[in-house]
Amino acid sequence: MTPTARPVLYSFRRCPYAMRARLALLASGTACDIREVRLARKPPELLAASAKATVPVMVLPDGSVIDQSLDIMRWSLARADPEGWLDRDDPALIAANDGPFKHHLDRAKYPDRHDGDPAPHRAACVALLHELEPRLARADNLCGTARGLADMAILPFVRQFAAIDTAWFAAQPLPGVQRWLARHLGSALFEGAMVRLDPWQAGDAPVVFASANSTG
Ligand SMILES: N[C@@H](CCC(=O)N[C@@H](CS)C(=O)NCC(=O)O)C(=O)O
Repeated sequence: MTPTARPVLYSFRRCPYAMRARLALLASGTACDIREVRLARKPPELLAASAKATVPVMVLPDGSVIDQSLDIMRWSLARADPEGWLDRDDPALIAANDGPFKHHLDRAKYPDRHDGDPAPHRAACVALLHELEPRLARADNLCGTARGLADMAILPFVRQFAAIDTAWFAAQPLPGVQRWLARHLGSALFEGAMVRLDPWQAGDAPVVFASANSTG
């Protein structure tokens, strides 16, 4: 693999895993070259870097590869963490999101690919989101006043759930989650993470993904 000055991130704009990686990269001020991937036509460079070929994948300048979104978050925040996101981590909460919540989310969103009836899976997602309500009644974020790793690891999945039917979601008795979601979706950080890019192919000029105060 050709070494590059910046890490290379294979990403897909709408993928919640890639989204959380991008959020942490921006928060840490880690600049990278971003390569937007079409999941239906993954570039050979991505397949060469990571045989499991999911996004996000980060290739570091020394050629090492990080192919789990949470690991990309933790790696970038270990480099620099100006907002103290690592102080607001909650591995158990993130595991509940990545496990049961994601399981039901997939079945609520894509009923045709699963058992066909989204209703019980929507209800299961709502029940899991209810468990966040006491935290969000006490404070603006999941682990206290300020946003942190737990918020940003979970938010993209809750966004995806809410987007299945925004009117229906708005009618659910989840005031804390709804407030939390709306506030973060309207943030400059989230806007920065959702930049629209053309799919990458070899030979394209690098596209730098960075916050205004990124260091590289
Ligand atoms: N555990 C991985 C999961 C990543 C993942 O499943 N990403 C999806 C897109 S949202 C993917 O790349 N799927 C492969 C495909 O659709 O071919 C992570 O946290 O990075």
